Amino acid sequence: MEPLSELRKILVIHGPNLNMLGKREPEVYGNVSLDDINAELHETGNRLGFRVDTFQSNHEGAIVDKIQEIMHSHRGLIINPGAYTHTSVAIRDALLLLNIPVVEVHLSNIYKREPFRHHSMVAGVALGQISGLGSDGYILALEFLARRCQSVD
Ligand code: CA2
Repeated sequence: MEPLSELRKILVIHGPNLNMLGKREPEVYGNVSLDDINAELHETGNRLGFRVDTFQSNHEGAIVDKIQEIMHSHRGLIINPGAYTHTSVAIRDALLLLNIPVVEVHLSNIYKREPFRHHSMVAGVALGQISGLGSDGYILALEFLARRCQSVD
């Protein structure tokens, strides 16, 4: 039998500028910091029997590298690609390499915002998307992935 850590890992990727959460634009993104979000993800993962790894980068290539790195190690991916959501063919192509469920999360409701945010390059290759539920969106995505992984174990 594979060790638990090999079997039950979920990665959360936060894209560019999300390291600034809680420091600017609270009216759009809320008061919660990225550290707070990650702490709640780790706690929820523990409760559900999953190890949650978190990663933030402001660099498109670093995000692509990270996606490639977890191809064989993780059971699910939650990704908020930040502004790369709307532009990155490279992140979309990297996600296509994965055969694990991917959930796209946005803190704000991208469909209520400027028209350039209405299109996601990632949505067509993700299993689903949560948009506009603030930091709760990450926790809901994690609960969904944990449930889904359990049903295929
Ligand atoms: O709503 C989301 O989660 C977004 O992915 C956030 C991105 C934005 O470009 C997407 O359209 C929607 C921007 C993240 C910027 O985060 C900041 C946080 C605090 C202060 C300034 C920016």
